[in-house]
Amino acid sequence: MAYSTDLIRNVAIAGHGGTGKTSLLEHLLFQGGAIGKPETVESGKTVSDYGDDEIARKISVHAALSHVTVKDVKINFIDTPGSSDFVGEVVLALKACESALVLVDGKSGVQMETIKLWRSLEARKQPRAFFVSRLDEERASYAKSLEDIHEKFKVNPVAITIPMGEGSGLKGVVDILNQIAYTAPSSHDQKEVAGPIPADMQAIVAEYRAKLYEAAADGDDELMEKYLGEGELSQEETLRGLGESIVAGSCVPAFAGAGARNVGTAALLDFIVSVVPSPKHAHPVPAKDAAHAAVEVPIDPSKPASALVVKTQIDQFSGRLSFVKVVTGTLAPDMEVVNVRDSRKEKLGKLYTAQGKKLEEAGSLAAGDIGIIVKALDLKTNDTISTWDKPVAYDKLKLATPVHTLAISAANKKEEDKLNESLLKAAEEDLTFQVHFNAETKETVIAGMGELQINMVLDKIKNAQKIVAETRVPRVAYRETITKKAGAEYTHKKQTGGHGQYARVVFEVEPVERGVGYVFDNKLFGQSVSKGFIPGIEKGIHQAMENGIVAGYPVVDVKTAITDGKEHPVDSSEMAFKIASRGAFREATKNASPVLLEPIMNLRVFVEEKNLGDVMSDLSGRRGRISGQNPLGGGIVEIDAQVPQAELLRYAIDLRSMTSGTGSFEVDFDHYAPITGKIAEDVIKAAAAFRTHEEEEE
Ligand SMILES: Nc1nc2c(ncn2[C@@H]2O[C@H](COP(=O)(O)OP(=O)(O)O)[C@@H](O)[C@H]2O)c(=O)[nH]1
Ligand SMILES: [Mg+2]
Repeated sequence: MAYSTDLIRNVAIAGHGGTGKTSLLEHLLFQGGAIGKPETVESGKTVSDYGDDEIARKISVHAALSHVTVKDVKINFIDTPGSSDFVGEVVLALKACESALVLVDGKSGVQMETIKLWRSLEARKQPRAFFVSRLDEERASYAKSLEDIHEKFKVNPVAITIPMGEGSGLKGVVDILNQIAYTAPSSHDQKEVAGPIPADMQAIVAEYRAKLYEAAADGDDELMEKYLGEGELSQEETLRGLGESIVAGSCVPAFAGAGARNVGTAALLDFIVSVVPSPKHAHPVPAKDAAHAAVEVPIDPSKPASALVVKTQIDQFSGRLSFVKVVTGTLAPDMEVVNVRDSRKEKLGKLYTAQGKKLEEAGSLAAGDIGIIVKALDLKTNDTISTWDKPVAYDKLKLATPVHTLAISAANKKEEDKLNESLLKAAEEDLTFQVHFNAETKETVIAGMGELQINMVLDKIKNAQKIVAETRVPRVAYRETITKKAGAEYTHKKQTGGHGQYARVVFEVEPVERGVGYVFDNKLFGQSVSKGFIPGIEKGIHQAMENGIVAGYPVVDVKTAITDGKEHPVDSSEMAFKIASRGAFREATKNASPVLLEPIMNLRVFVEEKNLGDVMSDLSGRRGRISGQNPLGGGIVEIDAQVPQAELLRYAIDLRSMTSGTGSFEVDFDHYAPITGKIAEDVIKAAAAFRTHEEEEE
């Protein structure tokens, strides 16, 4: 049986690390009856922190799917990690879920990762609500947290619940919408039970209730007229109006509670079922049609089936799990679908849903639902599967480019292949972790969002495969070029006995525009060198360009003209011209004031205002050129700069420590620029040392 689209709700649980997301979810599942006993994060037995790595570190690392059925409505939850190292998991959760529940710690207020999360929710215009958590702790304050939310995000959160007492005096919450109170259970593994609102809270509840009506009537003329006329709305009108305001983004509901104490869960579940919009009312899903034109596809069960793979997990026991978001139609077991990426047919087996690590057979999955296909070996994250005649491909997850790179090799050389295989597998599971071989520096380079993520990938490989990896700062792909015009002539001659070798070329080299690479100009007059030898000459130049003369890095952006040459009727050959050409090019570049080039990166740094000064002066210390500074709201500033790659090799680590973990950045290659003086000398020295080391190893 499939849950029909209007009986589905999808909620991503997100927010800064440690705000209590996993604990809250555990108790939502318990309160809703999906699990018999709620566990603590510390015990390592919660539904959503089930990975070995999560249990060991007591933090969420992977997006975890779970669900609970309340009043016939299936609520899918995706719990997400809070650390920016695992932001890829948040992105996929937001893609699969129409709504997001954003947690804010009642003591600390809005923290950095939540600000970044908010920006992406704004960009998607995604319906969202706040849960102010951990209100049972000393110095926690609901009112202060809502103020902080207002200040940082310029929204007026509408309280659906308010706490009864705070800190050690937290006695439960009042549900303003339903006008009932939930007393805090005596222990976290007891359910919340509804009761009457205490007499001393009636007045304040009435105040909050008025705000609720306003939020419900906002944007709906008919409701507004009624509210202004009668001073209230019926329960049915309030629910409908709130639902519409949430979709429109004009209303951001707020909840109070303490997840780990099971305070505030009942009212939240009720709200998700009765007010949060079903996927039918969600924004359409962006896609590309066969001609790559942008289209938008509404979530609609009446169309043929289609779904997007949002996550791939390679499970030790169940094999390959492909998490899908169904967009149209209904996915049924054993259905035949087409993978839009390569038009290959894929036969689905049984379909599943999950309660954390526990897979449950789901029957069919209707539009809007989230489920799991098992053992579909050809399915990858971002694939669209479809039964349409003219299928569209849903837009891929918009992931940040990984910024922390390391060169890697196996401690035991014999395990190099096995290590690479494991790394590629990890990259399939997490698209913000990448592996590639850099042919220029001859290193396998891994890239991730931060040290934590990379360490966790390597730990997993060490534990599961017993392969120990060694990492180091990657080499910079320096290049070489020339700075003026110069020439050289070179004769290759070996004519002692037998068949001889003879070739002579005269070259002129000159710099060309950055990025042009290689240019060859044949300026030969007459028949001094036969046409047939020209390919040999070009090969010689290519060979010489592979290893430059300053420090052995590739030579770029040089135009080579052959102006003269000489051949011998018997002793000349392609090989002889190749050797002569190589020699002439090297001589000519030596005469043309060669220099080293280094890669310059475009850098965008996001920091809190209080760190701005430190981060800016650090950037100038890194030879950075700052080109702009934009306040992004919420006290966050974006700094734009160009910085040499050599200065950014440890930036992911250094920026974190400069900003107590709150700063982040994006980086991409821009251009190559010359280096001279002491910096160039150091590069030359290091290159020479590296070559000696390599020769010794051979
Ligand atoms: N006192 C108190 N502690 C909580 C509450 N919720 C979570 N915690 C604790 O805060 C820590 C982080 O909780 P967790 O659920 O893993 O947060 P997440 O990183 O947002 O998933 C754990 O030690 C929890 O026991 C709460 O409501 N009250
Ligand atoms: Mg967690």
